[in-house]
Amino acid sequence: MTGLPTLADDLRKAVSSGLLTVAYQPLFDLAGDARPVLPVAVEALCRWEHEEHGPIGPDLFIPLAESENIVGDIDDIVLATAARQVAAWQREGHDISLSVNVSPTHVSPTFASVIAERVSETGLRPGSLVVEVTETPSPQLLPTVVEVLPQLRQAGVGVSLDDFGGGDTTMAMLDKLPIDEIKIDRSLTQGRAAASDEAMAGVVTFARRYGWRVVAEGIETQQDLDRAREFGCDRGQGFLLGAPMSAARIEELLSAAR
Ligand code: G
Ligand code: MN
Repeated sequence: MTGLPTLADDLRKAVSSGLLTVAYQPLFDLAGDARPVLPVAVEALCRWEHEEHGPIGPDLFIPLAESENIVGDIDDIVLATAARQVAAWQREGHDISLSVNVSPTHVSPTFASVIAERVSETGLRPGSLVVEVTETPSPQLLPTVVEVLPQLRQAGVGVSLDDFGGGDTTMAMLDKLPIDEIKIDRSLTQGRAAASDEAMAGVVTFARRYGWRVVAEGIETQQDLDRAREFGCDRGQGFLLGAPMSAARIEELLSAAR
């Protein structure tokens, strides 16, 4: 029986024939009062332009890749592509680092050594890679993920907890996590309720206690930016500051600020 190709078939084909691309969303240091212009880091984000259906969002194809067991391949393509790109910028003299997302479902015991190998292969400056792990959809990080975090850090790779505050997380879960950075979910960054103020203040207090860098995600308005600064977030990311863009556009930002 030869049925119509499913979306999963198309995704598998896109992965194997190199049709996935990488977009880069800039992150900025929030020190000072001006609108930040020079990115200090980029987050690599996978993009899929379907031949018939056009762009398909990662919120759709990443869960599909997870259930098809190919998310590891996707994470690896994104890491290899982005690491090569950022290494090239570093060689040109730009002080920029890279964040990549990993799917908790593909973290194996050899994960840290695979990542470290990629760093050395691509010539990325040691210490300039951050791996983002997310607590969603499960309210707790998987034990397999928590186990590799110290190994990553030992290999000189930073660890960031992504989308914090977007799920069912309790502050207690943060206690003594072996991480370097926490990214505050846009639902908190954009929060206007008293409860989200409390949550923001709580996260920053925790982060200060443990020496973690704090990134406010989803900064879309001047109000979000002011608020992130008021609460003492170190870095910001979001459409107001810069949407995910091509490598060429990032290059323009880097050279304009020279
Ligand atoms: O889960 P994570 O934070 O890694 O997701 C990044 C996603 O969030 C990307 O797909 C990106 O396009 C999207 N994104 C980035 N900045 C903003 C923003 O300011 N607002 C909204 N709604 N989405 C954003
Ligand atoms: Mn992320």
